[in-house]
Amino acid sequence: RLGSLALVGLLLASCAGKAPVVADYEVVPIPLEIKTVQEASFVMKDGTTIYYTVGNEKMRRNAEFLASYVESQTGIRLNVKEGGEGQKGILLQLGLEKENPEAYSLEVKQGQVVITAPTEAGVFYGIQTLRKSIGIAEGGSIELPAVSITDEPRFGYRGMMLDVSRHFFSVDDVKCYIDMLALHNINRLHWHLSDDQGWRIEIKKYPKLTEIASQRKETVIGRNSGKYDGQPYGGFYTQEQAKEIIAYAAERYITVIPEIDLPGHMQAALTAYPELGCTGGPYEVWTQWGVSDNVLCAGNDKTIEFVKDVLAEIVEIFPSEYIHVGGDECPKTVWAKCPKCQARIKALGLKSDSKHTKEERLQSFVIHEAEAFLATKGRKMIGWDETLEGGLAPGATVMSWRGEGGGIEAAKQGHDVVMTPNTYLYFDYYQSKDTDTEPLAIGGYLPMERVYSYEPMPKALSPEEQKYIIGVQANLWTEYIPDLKQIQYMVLPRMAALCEVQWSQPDKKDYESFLKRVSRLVDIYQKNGWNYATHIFDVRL
Ligand code: TNX
Repeated sequence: RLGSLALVGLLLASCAGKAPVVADYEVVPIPLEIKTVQEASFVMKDGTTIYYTVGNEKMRRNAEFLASYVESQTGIRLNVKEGGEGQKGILLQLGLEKENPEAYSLEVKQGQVVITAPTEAGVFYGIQTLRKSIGIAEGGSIELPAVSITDEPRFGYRGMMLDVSRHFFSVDDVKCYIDMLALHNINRLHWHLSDDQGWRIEIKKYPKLTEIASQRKETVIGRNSGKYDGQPYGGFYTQEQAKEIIAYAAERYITVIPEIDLPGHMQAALTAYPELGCTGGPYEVWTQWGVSDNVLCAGNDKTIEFVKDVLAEIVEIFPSEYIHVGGDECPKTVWAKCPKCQARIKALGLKSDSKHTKEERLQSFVIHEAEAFLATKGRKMIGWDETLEGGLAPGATVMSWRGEGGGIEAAKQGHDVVMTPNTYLYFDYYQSKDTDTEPLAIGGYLPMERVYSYEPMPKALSPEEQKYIIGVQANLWTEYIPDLKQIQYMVLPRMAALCEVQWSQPDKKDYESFLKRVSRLVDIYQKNGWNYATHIFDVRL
């Protein structure tokens, strides 16, 4: 009986039009403070207007972003207008007094939704929270219960790396990656542009880098199996295309940090310019994964000139404060046998000690040259934790990837650190133990719960030293990631776990609550047509 009554109720409701979808504020990353203030709500429907600060182009763009997010998630069409003082509608405005430039407040009350922030970037994060609160819906209107949200990020540097050397991704693919970062409040794209298997950025002074070093003979299939499909593989970005990507990212408050990996991981470049290697070659753009012994010759003046020339063009293309110069995995076997390298070691008076070999000191010399050059251009150098070996360059920032050890040491020496330990944040690793049913990956095991559990402030550091931990980043190496679909599968939804580590306060974190919230975010992935791995919800530590 009750059942049939309920059915009649349902039928009546559907005849009268669908009940409005009610938004909640169950979002990722979890905000600092959510207060339910009063019994009121705001109804968003076709024709609701978003008002933005008069004459402010970035705020206009923010308003357009919100309108397009809402339309793609719900079909509701919002208007965008200048002004807004005293108006009913959605108001985007500056003027929140907060020290953190990325802070925002989101107020929903009778007749108004108001997002206020100290900067346009803060407004953008308020918009992200609003769109996630709405989720996906059909039915023509959405009811937003009254609320007062105050929020700001824990870390100023919130990064994701993308390796475009091992596999190449089109400008549109990279833009999609940027859209994915934006949804997760990530504000740095670390773009790994060169490696043994391909050079990907146009450098006008060295045209063979794109003519020759961007192409490899065969595409590697399988895990270092030595099987090739015999097809040529390659690609690169022109400087104009790179600028287009930088601008696209900047509109979404994301800074693109380029990486030119040196002096190791340079076999592709050596193929184009063999005189930059110790043996003179010939070399070939590498067709296997791993760490090549063929590195830049540190004893050759032309090498230093090459590094400076390349960086000179890179700083012209990329406005970022940081330029990444790699520094990882540089085998010293060739240098140990190279007369020029040994002569330079002698000339510079480099000595080995209990901690460092002469060759490590030589690597340090190359990195110092790069850092000094970048300093003349007003830029800061960032490098992988191997840059600690042989002595860190004075103003250098360290990206700690081999666990947290390098980061801890750098912070103790007073250098800024971005934590990106492979033990928690390598998204090329398997997300489930059942590797037979997973697409081929490089190895490892990194379920989402482990990503979520990461705490970037090492207890080994004093509160003073902890100030040097400026941020957190996850890395996507693409040896086994041939296309955008596979990129999405590997990063979604682990990126959601990452963003809560980067943004939210540790005392707010709770994996059970996160799992509920992330499933709503997954609805947005689906609506956007992004691939993702949902089975990893069930993978528990
Ligand atoms: C180590 S992390 C590398 C990369 C590989 C990656 C695979 C780092 C600085 N170097 O060259 O692609 O492992 O997980």
